Amino acid sequence: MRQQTLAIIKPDAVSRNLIGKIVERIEAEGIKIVAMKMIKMTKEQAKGFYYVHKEKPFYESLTDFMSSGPCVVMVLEGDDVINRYRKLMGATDPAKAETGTIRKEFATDVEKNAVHGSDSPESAEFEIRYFFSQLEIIN
Ligand code: IDP
Ligand code: MG
Repeated sequence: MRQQTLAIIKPDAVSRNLIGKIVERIEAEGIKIVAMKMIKMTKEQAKGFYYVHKEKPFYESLTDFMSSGPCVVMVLEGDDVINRYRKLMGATDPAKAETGTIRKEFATDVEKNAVHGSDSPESAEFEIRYFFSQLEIIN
């Protein structure tokens, strides 16, 4: 089933010049990039994006991190892309991520973990709309 998901290259990975390497991993998987831009979120924008985590102990620190520097946001498209991209990212904690995953290879820490990917069709829809207008997505 053709699906879309929202991917982010987080500020830790952008600052370490890993944009190209991460994009290469996505494309090598046969996943299509149908929208892409660089942004720098304000603290309020990061809080809105991670609203589902507002009760978590890491919410303040996470939203400080996500607004600390530029991110690359992308819409990815393909069959079962939500799960396929989650698999390619690896576990949230890079120490627990499988060999060959983006987080195993590039992330340093459970918070500064290089990439984001939507976890369900509902969150993908919210997250894509959070960053992209219909005009910015190729169809
Ligand atoms: P996910 O990114 O793998 O979907 P979530 O549980 O949705 O993981 O958490 C969102 C983000 O919050 C993570 O990617 C990571 O940056 C951060 N995070 C998650 N758990 C922790 C934690 O225990 N400590 C610090 N930051 C965390
Ligand atoms: Mg998540």
